[in-house]
Amino acid sequence: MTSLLETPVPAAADHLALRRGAARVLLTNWTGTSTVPSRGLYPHQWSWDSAFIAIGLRHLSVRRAQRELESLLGAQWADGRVPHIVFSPAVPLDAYFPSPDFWRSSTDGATAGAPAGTETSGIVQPPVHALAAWLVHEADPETSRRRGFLPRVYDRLVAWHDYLTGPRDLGGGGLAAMVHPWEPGMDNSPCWDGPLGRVEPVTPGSYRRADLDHGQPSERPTDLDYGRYVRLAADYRDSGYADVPGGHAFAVEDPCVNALLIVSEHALARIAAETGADPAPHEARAARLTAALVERLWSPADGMFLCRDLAGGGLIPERGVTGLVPLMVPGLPQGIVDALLGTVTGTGFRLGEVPMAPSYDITGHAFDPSRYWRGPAWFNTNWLLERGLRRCGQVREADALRAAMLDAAGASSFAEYVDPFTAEARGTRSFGWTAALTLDLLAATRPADGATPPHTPIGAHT
Ligand code: 9WN
Repeated sequence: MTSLLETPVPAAADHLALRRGAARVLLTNWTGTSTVPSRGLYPHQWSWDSAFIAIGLRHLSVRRAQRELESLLGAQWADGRVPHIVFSPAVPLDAYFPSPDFWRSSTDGATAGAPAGTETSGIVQPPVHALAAWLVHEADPETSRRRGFLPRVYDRLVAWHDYLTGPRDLGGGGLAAMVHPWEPGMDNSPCWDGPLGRVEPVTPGSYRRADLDHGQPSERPTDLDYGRYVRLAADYRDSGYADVPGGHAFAVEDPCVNALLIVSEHALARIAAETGADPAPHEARAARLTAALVERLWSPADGMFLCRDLAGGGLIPERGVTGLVPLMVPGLPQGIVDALLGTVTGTGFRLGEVPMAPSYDITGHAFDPSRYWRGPAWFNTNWLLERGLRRCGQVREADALRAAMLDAAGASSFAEYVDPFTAEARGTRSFGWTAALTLDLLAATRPADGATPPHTPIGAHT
């Protein structure tokens, strides 16, 4: 196979068409206050989607990007959690499952501080938001200052990180834990097979999946997975969404979630400095989280980070792309960085040989090139790896990945995910973060238009 390092960068005319196509997706998916990931499959606002989407929207409209983040943060609970879905009252209940009448946030989440006037889910997703807020600010600092954007979001972002490092430190080791496979955002990753196996699924006829109205069953989680997702969500709801150490059937520490928390904490330090607050506590928290990440999740034998199962104990012996995302984290020991770089291009993930990194080890026993988070390549995780490679000085590799992602995004009509070997489209099309991150990658490769600052991954100077 030809090395992708030899892939030519697409011509400027292709880039223009790609930019137009990506912009069209974001305009079509815009609801007036936020952007849906997909008009059919995901017709509400999702948390980490909105953060990635804001990162791309900033190249189209800084105001809209600000609105995207602020509409999400407007649904924050009083305990600091940012819900993984903010439901649109205009969308019929049966358009997505689980719907607001399942989560019942405004009643069953009232004790935990759910807002009274907005329906949301009760779980969370990875904290990309402070990073997104900083990048949105950086796109046009003057407008950002004039509109008071950062001072408006700062306290909410601090409360969000306080929630993750406080009540969600269920393992007591300083990392944020996730209590449902939907929380780390990689729903049916083989990393969760072990912990999920202990969960009793609800009876199949007790709910109706809406996702299969839009997606191929072979590209989605199985019914057995869904039965367990529903059980965990219902139990959490019935506890009043209480976070109790030792009280969750499923509780895991995930490297991608915690790497994003660290990178976002560094962003919070910059936001603090910009708004006249003290950045030092944020840098200190980022340092503590980085030490905990290494201590609790690094596996020298695997050359990557693994997930930790808090309910069953120990590291989970499954190699998901989540374990490579810490390439983004500043200040890791050089030996770990070198090992991660070896793993990302090694036999399991083969970056440089396949177009984009798969979501799970190609040689792993559960690898499936088409099924959701069990092998297909996703644009958000590859965007994170691209930044990580660039941060580590791997410019040629980062450029090659960026070129491959742009090719795949255009050829797949901005698919949700792609086959990792052929980059053929999988999942839904016109997917929000695929379009948004395409715009972001294009902005970094458009020196000719002069309008966009160069790509400077956060953490590159720290
Ligand atoms: C459940 C919206 C979300 C993404 C997740 C992705 C998928 C939802 C689902 O879609 O999850 O949250 O119904 O499958 O796994 O990462 O945020 O795009």
